[in-house]
Amino acid sequence: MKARYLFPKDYMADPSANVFNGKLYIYPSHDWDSGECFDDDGGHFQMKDYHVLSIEGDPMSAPVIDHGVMLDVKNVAWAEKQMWDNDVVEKDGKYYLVFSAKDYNGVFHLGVAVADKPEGPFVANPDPIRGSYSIDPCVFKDDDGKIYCYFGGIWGGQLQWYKDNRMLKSEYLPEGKEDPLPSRVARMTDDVQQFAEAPRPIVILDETGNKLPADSPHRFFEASWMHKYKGRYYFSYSTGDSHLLCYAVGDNPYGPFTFKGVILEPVVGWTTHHSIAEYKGQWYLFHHDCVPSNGTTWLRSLKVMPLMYDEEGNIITMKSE
Ligand code: FUB
Repeated sequence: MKARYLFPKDYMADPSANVFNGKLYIYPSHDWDSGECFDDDGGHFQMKDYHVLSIEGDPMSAPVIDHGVMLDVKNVAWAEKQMWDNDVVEKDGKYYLVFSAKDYNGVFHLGVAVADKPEGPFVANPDPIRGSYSIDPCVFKDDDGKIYCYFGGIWGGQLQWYKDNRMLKSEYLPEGKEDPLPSRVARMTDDVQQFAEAPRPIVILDETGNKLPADSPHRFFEASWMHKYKGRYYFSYSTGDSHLLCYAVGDNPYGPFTFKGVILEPVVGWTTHHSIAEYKGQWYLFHHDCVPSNGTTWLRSLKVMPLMYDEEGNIITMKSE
């Protein structure tokens, strides 16, 4: 399907789209060419700030406003570098940015920053969320007002260093028919400052009720996203080294979720990462690729295209063109 490049002026990735006060806000990572070489731990992703974009009107054609820098790593006391994916949730008129970055020991954590407006500026807490680790937070507000944080990513995202929410002495990546490393979910405290509970694993089952194995091309890798469609919970994610966006459906925010299919075929570039949002009665898939940078993995460009469901609520598989 024909997608729209949202912001050709600059390289941005990992778009988290949210509707606040009738406008669509997009919270991306901000790519740049730091000169670091490509490695399997994502050392080439040296992002140091976040911008916020907004759209009022048809996302396929309306002007995209850049509200400028909403948070810079130099204003986050605990974080040294690599401001990766983030997401924003609103509660009682305040906006909470949850973001991933590396601390001064090279360990990823999730932090919170707060603003009075969706476009910021955001003021970061001095410390990361207690007990947080890894990357790629998605903050989802359910219809009852409860807020859940989904997170995790393997390889450079460091999830293979954790088991039962504790850091291991050495990393462990499951193989073959072993259970894969799961994404995590934790409900947030009412003030959206901390986890209200220990993070739980997200279990993805196949149609026969068995867990997808570690060697499945559809297993979770990174880029968790949660949206609700017709009362059901759609957990979507990137499969990393098999380069797909997939989804699984469940009946509550914790799962288990049953694997349903592929949302997006591989894009140009190593990573694929997305968000799904409804705006003015139409669903959209926000994503990125590396076509404008001629395939340079660390210089990604934001895209959007409509997302469709069939009558059973299955998402129609797409290719981004
Ligand atoms: O942008 C850095 C990392 O690349 C993200 O955290 C991953 O999801 C991948 O898109």
